[in-house]
Amino acid sequence: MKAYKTLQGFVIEYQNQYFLSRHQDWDLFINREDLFYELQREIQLLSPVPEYKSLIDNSLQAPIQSQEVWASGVTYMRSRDARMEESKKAGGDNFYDRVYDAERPELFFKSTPHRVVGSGQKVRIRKDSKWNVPEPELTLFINSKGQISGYTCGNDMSSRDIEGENPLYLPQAKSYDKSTAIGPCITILDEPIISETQIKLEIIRYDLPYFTDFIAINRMKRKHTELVEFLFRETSFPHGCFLMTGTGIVPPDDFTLEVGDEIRITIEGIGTLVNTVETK
Ligand code: DO4
Ligand code: MG
Repeated sequence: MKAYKTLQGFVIEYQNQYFLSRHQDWDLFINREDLFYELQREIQLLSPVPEYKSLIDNSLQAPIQSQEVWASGVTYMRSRDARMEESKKAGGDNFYDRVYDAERPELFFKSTPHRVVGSGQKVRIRKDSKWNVPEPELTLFINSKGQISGYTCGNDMSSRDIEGENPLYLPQAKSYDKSTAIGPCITILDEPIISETQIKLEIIRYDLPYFTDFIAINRMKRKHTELVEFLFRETSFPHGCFLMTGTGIVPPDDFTLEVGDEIRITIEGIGTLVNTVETK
C-alpha cells in the first residue's frame, strides 16, 4: 500500500487502484498506529478512481508535514571506508572506524520539513563546496510510538569536502536548504521490508547515464529496530519522524554533482525519487 501527498489530497494506491482519502491533515493521516490496517479499513469506504493517478503525476509533494528528518551514518562498510579516506588528512578517520563497530550508532539531525523537497523538485549543492554527492538511503517512517510503519526513498545530499575537512563540520555538510529529498510516496507494509530489497542510484548528465550503482539493504551493518531504539531513547516525536538509514553507495572520489544533473533513486517496492540539481 502506498500513500502519496498531493496538492489535491492524499492518494492511496493499493493493488493498482487509486483512492482519495477523506483526511485533510497529513500528520494525523500517517501517524496512526497499525497504519496498514487503518488504510485498508479506510479504502473499503471509498471508491477507486483511475484518474486519481494523475494527481500523483501532476501535483506530488514531499510526504511530510511536521516531521523532523534524522539520519544514521556509517551503517555500510562502503560509507565507513569513504569517510575514513576523506577525513584522513584531518585525523578524523579513526572516528568512522570506531562508530562502525560501536554499540551506539551515529545518528544526526538532518532537516526540518521546510528544507525537504519531494520527487520532481530540485535539490541544491552549497555555493561554498566543490565536492558534492547524493546519498541514496532507505528512509523509515516511524510513528510517535516508535513503530516503523512505512518506507520511502531518501537522498542525504552531502558536501564531502566540508565533511572531510573536519568531522565537526558535519551539520554544515549535511543540513542546508534543499539538502534533503524524500519520496515519491510512503510504502506502508504490514511486515518489515524484505532484506533483499535493492537500492539503485542513477545520475543522468546531459540526458545520458553518467553513474549507476546498486546495493541491497541486507548489506547494512545494523538493524532498523536498533537505530530506532537509539533515536527514541530520549527524544520524542509527536507526529512521528523520518530516519534515513545510511548510504551503501558512494561514487568514486573524482565524481562531484553538477548543476543540471538528474538524480534517480529507486527502491524496490517504493518507486523512484527524481531530483535535479539546481543552480547554486
Ligand atoms: O558520518 C558521516 C555521515 C555518514 C552518512 O551520512 C552515511 O553513512 O550515509
Ligand atoms: Mg548519509
